[in-house]
Amino acid sequence: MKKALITGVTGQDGSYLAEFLLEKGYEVHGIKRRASSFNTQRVDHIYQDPHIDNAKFILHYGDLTDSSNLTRIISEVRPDEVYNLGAQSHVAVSFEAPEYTADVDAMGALRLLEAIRFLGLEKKTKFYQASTSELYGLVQETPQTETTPFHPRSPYAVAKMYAYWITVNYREAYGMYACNGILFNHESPRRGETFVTRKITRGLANIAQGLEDCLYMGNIDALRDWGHAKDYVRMQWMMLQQDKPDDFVIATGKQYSVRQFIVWSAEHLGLTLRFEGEGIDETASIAAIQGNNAPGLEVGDVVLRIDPRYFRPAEVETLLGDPAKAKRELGWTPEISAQEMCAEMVEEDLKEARRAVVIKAHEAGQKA
Ligand code: NDP
Ligand code: GDR
Repeated sequence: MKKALITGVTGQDGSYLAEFLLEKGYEVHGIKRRASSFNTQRVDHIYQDPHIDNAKFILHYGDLTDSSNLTRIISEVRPDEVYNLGAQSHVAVSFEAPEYTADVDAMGALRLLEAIRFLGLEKKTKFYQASTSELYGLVQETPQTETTPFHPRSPYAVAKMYAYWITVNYREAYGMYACNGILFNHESPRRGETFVTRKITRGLANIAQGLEDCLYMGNIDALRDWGHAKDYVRMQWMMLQQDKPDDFVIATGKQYSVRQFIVWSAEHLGLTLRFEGEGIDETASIAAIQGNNAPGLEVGDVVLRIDPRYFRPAEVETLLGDPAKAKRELGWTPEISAQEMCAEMVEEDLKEARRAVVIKAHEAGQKA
């Protein structure tokens, strides 16, 4: 039975990858951070009691900033595959906490690679690094491929650039099976609430249920190539099953604006939005309801405003990936379109909002 170790197992991708590998018959080990409250919501449904014999899903406390911890876990587990998905993964937050982001996202990858080498596992343990389309930043060519030059635009992207190259370096220097998946944005109902897609689907679902009045957004004209996380974790595993290690772009090859994603979400909820003014106007209201079936909303109500606090000191305006190499060499194609994914996310957030409405009504009843 193969053993895998996943850093970032409590995150969006980590949870889907753990499910995927368990279905493939792996023994899956995950590293979770110590927190003052539970942080395992995304993997609770696959949790196994560690007291039972032959548990196949095992969580270890750890942190990418702690090399002795990582070395101990790798030495105990002796994994066949390590998936380094752990990261301070929010681009805007990386401007607020640049040093921490570098420690986790850049040095974290080095600590893992060095632990594998130090323990003499460099010929046994395959390594996957969660690289990113943010490396392209200020894009030099469109669409972006494995050979497009990098120009990172945030402390997050600069840290990830170090992780990219140290992965290549350990492959070249020590013959390690180490790969970079250069993944473009991928989303799901498990996406963190502060990333743009989830912020939109959750915010508009809450507005449609009368729980919130207005959604505050940044640059809604940014263009992204959005896929579904489920499709992308399959590819992470496929990359480690080849004869030779290599780096791959994972993308859909289709691009949409944040504005378009807002429109899809609104349409799915039966809200019609009217955008007022072209481009970005930092003070004007951007969207208003024209006709709707949402409780508490009047025609003309402003439901979306632009708030400068969500603009970044340096923005990545446009990303579009070319997944031809992944298709050609690994036979991978994404199965879920951005619009289908948006509908799934809205549906899940609507269920959540309806639950919140029921709880609110119940609490109000108790008080009365
Ligand atoms: P998430 O933000 O959902 O998950 C990040 C995970 O990393 C969480 O489990 C988090 O733990 C963990 N983590 C954060 N800091 C540390 C630390 N110091 N030590 C150990 N673990 C830590 O990210 P995604 O699942 O969306 O992304 C997975 C990886 O892929 C990340 O590296 C991201 O940068 C990269 N990536 C993501 C893309 C995307 O569109 N989703 C695209 C390209 C790359 P906790 O739950 O406790 O916060
Ligand atoms: P990104 O994702 O920065 O591409 O990084 P995010 O969803 O945060 O932003 C996408 C685009 O939307 C614009 N935007 C907003 N973004 C957020 N978060 N909140 C807003 O209110 C808002 N308004 C507009 C952003 O400016 C940006 O242009 C994600 C992360 O998962 C990274 O870890 C990963 O490496 C890359 O995708 C690929």
